Amino acid sequence: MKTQILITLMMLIFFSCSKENNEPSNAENIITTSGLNFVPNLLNCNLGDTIFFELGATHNAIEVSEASFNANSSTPLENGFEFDYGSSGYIVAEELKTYYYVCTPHLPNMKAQIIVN
Ligand SMILES: [Cu+2]
Repeated sequence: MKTQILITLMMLIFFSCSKENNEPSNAENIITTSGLNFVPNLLNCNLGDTIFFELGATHNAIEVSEASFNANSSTPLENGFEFDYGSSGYIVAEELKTYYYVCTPHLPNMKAQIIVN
């Protein structure tokens, strides 16, 4: 009897820890668009979090460098994320950094940040 309980417990622990790394895991990190804004325009999240994007039809989201962000440029960051107009998708925050991203046609106003803690 004790052994059965132990085995059940170990299976539970095993299955709860074997979550795929790149599967969406945190439903609270959602970025949408409203008017000419990303909502929220500043998102704080934790390392390893999944961040979902749900963009309106007239908006895209292009990751840019901090310098481009400050210069209101939509030049894509090398190996950065890019979500097309009206698309949905997600990224996994795999680096301790600040992600800067913009909506190409709505610069200089429509830009936002994700800070990974
Ligand atoms: Cu836009």
